[in-house]
Amino acid sequence: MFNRRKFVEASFLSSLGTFINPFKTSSEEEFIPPVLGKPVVLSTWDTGIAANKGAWEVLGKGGRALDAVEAGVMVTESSQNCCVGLGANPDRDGFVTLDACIMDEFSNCGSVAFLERIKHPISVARRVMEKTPHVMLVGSGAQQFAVAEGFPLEKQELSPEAKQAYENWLKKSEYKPVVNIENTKSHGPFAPQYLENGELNHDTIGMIAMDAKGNLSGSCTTSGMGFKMRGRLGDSPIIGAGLFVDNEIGAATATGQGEDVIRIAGSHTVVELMRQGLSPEQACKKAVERILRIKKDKAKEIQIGFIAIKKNGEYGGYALQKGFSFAVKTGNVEKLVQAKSLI
Ligand code: SD4
Repeated sequence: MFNRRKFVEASFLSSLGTFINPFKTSSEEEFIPPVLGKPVVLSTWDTGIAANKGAWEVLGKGGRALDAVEAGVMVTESSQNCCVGLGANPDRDGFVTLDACIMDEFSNCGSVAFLERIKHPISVARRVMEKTPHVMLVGSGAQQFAVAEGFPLEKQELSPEAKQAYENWLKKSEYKPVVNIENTKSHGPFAPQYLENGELNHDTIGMIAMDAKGNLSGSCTTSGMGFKMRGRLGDSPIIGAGLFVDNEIGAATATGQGEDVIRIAGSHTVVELMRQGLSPEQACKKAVERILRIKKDKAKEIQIGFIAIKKNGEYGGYALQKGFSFAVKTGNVEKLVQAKSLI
């Protein structure tokens, strides 16, 4: 039977959730969640610094989080020095295929996957959200829709760096994702265009933001894992896996080995854990722990990172392994945070 006293107590405790953490174990160090207020934007990896600046063009003027997360990741999609968009590593047949999704404060969402020859998949995902009765369009259908919406069809050719990377890869033709390949800094101070083994060093950006009105949105865009099988999708275009927003609770996005993020419906899991009272960092950590439990000793072969913002302005991130960074920007803070990790 419904017990009113218990209900009142539970509500009181959950309203104190930020300060009293019922999930804290004795082995966990004391955690003081960073609260930055709003607006705030977070994005994955060090390329997130430039992307956040793009988002800030919108957020800083009191604009909507949705517009900010689109504008922000478009910076990365167009960057010559980063390979999220058409300059990225191809699949194992030599074609660049792009995935992206976007979600707003009303739980509207749109996604494109296995999209070729379109420079800004994130904007096509937004059109899917706003102009169709659907959430996902893939492959030639997504491309047909993009062209009908006026997006130019770019040439089907690899960037010089990607061509070189693909030629190197073909020598062994071995699908072996590199942990932290996205972290330009971990591969040298000057962000090399591609690594000694021939792989380009970036493929994904996930971004989440809260605007001055306190509304949340998120975006995620990627070329997926380099030299993947043709037609392979990761978590990035999948709402609930690569990205999830619940405007009452918070927003989360993921990066790393997409197959393992999908297995636990990663970003949705993080948001649900925040709903239960965990801070963003604790929620990201718990989600990563689930992946570690599943992968066991194979966990060392992969990287997974989550970032999250809670409705009260707290933010955080957590990774499976060392080397995952995320970029944070507010009115007076702009920094790259090295995420804590399980391994
Ligand atoms: C994928 N999650 O396609 C993406 C890859 C990624 O940084 O995040 N790389 O599985």
